Amino acid sequence: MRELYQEHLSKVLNTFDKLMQKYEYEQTIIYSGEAKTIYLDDNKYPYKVYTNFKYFAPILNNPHSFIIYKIGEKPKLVLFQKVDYWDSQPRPIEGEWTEFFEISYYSKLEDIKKILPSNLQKTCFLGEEIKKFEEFGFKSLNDLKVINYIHFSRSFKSEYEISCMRKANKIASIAHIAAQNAFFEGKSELQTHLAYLSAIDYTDSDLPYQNIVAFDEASAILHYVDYKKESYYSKSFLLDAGASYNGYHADVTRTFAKENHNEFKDLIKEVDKSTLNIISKIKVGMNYEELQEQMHKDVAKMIVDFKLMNISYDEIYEKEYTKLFSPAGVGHYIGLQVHDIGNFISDFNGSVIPKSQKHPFLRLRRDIEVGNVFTIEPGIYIIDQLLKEHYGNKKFNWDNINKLKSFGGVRVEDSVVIKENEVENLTRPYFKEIDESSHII
Ligand SMILES: [Mn+2]
Repeated sequence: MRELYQEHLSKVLNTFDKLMQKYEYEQTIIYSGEAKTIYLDDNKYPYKVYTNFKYFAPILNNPHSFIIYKIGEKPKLVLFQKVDYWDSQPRPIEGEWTEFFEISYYSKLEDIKKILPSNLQKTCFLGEEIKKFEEFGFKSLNDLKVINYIHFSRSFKSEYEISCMRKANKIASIAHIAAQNAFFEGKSELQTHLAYLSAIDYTDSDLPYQNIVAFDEASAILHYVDYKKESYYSKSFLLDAGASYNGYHADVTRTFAKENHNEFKDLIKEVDKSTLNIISKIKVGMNYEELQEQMHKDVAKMIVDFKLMNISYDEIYEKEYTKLFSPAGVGHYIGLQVHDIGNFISDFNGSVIPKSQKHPFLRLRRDIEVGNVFTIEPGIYIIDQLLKEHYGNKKFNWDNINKLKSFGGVRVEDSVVIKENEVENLTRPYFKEIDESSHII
């Protein structure tokens, strides 16, 4: 891991060297950010490190800290360590990566100006809290050209980043098993969520995104997080839940059904096949939107096979009836952010790719390139709000739609990395075992 990290850091530093030369800077200072205070309160929201700060190193829990990088020099890390008896003291910084930084500490926030270099005329500042740095004399605060350059670079992952995401997927798999067991034991949505956290010693704020733990009809609510506390007999379970390693995320969805619901289990199998089918179509150079089309083709076939409509495959696909059953994007970049940045810029200059007219919810518009990591998450759902304007329309098989409605929907989501001659599935190796031993396949 040390060699991989070293290679990653030199890629990051090389990116900054190039962008600083291009935009005439000598130095970049990145601020880690700070926990925000709730309005008119003295409680704080959980602290989340600024993403471009953790791009350098897995420093995830050190608010008020700085990375100072001058072209060609060893990067400096200035960590804030408050000395007081109110809060627990920051843990000592450790890890193989620390040898690649010159590390120092400061303990008083009023000293910030003193601990930063005095001449900042050729320095670019990056970070969320620009107000307090306005008077410091930086050449720029959050220069958009610089940010675009970094964000474009971030869409090409290093081997280190990929290995972190493999680990995140592995951690998520352990928690998924625990949650799956809780569901089959008849636990409530909330208890199932708690089983997920407990299996990997997570608190809610450790999660990369709030778990979607949805039983039955709730599975059709795409971002459902309103966990019911009572236990009852539930037939189906959609779990969209991740984990993190060194600041890199996993985003995994699986759907399950209890015994005797064979038709719904068959639908889960079809969506699972669709995930693998879409992945099998990936080619370097194609636009990601082609995969969105493939999802709609697969969903059109499911609508025919499960008799949700009374019309032909061609009509379902061409008239876009699939959008009523599968209204979301087929996936997104993933990395330091769950929905990683850079989906809509096509080069280092930040040229913007407009949103798809046909698929406005699609988050990723780029051509597929080596080094990209993204999710593939086809789904099929019964969503009243989308179907209601068609009530009574004979093209739809309302009996079958209503039967399926009580199960909500199905989504199966993996992450993949694009390599020279291969598409590696980062999720499946850890989940294969689950699928084989589970109640569904
Ligand atoms: Mn996702």
